[in-house]
Amino acid sequence: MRITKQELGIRLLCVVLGAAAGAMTACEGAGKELAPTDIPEGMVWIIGDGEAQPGFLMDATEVTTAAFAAFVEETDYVTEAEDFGWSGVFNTDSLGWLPINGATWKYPLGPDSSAAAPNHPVTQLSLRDVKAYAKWAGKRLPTEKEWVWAASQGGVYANFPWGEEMVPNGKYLGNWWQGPFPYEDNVLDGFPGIAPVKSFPPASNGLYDISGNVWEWTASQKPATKEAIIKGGSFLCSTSYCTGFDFRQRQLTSADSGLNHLGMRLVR
Ligand SMILES: [Ca+2]
Repeated sequence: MRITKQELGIRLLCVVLGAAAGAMTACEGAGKELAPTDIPEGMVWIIGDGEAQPGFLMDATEVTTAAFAAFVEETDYVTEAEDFGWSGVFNTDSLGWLPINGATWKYPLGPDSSAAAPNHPVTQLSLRDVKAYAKWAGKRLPTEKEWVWAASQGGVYANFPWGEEMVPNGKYLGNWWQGPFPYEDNVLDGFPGIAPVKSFPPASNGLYDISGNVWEWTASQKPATKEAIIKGGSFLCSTSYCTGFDFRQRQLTSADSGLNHLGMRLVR
């Protein structure tokens, strides 16, 4: 189901006003759900359609290294990549994915490269790892349907969270790969690899980097193969390859995949 831009405006107003007494009539009259008055810090309210899609809370940003470090500090959790002793890293010299010994969420490119910055999206986590973090945080992974609902601003847009144009007015609104992948990244968006969260403006519903930067695990899987569905694309996506930052796209991956361009964003 798609809604009009006018309806989107009403929905966003309902989110801003919350359940304030004066907003009740307008929001209920629009047939939309009211936002809760106690939206947790770091989350945004994704308003539903008042019918098949209930509203839900979603992380405004991809989960950061700092947030995951707090989880590990408290629980002594060991990730699957740490158990295996290696994880997948994209190598621009060999133009492909390599198993790198010692690549973990702390050192996503391997122990000989820089440590992950606290404000970067956390990566190199398996489905087991992200579910463990989600349980600790009192959240859960979004379904693919919820994820698309949020990315499309409630079905308003068909391709990108900010509108119908990939690069409106020549301005890049997400982190991906410009140029022929994997040979040449022209870095027109300013980031040759992963970017800190909130490096680009938020979408109208308050979500940052829902398209681009890192792929995001979902709770959904392809029924026939049980492969996990990931959404949103990454800094490695280009129009010459996967165009994953177009939210219609999806990729499939095995549940134990740790990769340096795959992270998470949770809902409640
Ligand atoms: Ca980029």
